[in-house]
Amino acid sequence: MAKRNIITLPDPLLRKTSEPVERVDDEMRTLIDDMLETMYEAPGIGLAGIQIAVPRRVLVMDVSRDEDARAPHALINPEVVWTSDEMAPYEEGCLSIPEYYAEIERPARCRVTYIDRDGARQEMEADGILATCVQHEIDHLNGLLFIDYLSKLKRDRVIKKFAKAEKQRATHAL
Ligand code: GNR
Ligand code: NI
Repeated sequence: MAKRNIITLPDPLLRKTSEPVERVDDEMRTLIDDMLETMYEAPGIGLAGIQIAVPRRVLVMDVSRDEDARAPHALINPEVVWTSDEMAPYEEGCLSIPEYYAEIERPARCRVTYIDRDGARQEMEADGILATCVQHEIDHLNGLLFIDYLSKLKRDRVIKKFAKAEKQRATHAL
């Protein structure tokens, strides 16, 4: 397994729509293993392919709190087929927007169809943090970020801060 580099704002790749996975082969399973290692190392509870610059519709998650009882999920070509009318707030963060957190409301529960790492069709119903996480990850596959749910004022402030930090890094790297 190999840990991969996580891209951050303002990398324009984060706004790209990821392409469906056509075949679940060993190369895809290696990608999934690398994504899980990268997510656990970060540490984070989810990771989408595009966050390691792979624009494919694949995501991994593990919302278990216990390091000794890992519960990794890998979802290929996931589709949200149902969301509850009931909404729930959650304090969200994103590995691609380091050290920024904001409360976001999303449907409290959802059902998602996907292909698993063995190539089998699956369906899951999620609630709590898993529902929040899977919606956050599927947003990444569509080029969406959690800051897109904030007011334009707040969102622009975050984008500007990261753009400025990137400019600083570029200057000092000369
Ligand atoms: O590690 C993560 N924590 C998190 C907390 C609340 C809501 C969503 C998340 S996902 C995030 C990892 C990440 O950026 N996944 O794309
Ligand atoms: Ni994220």
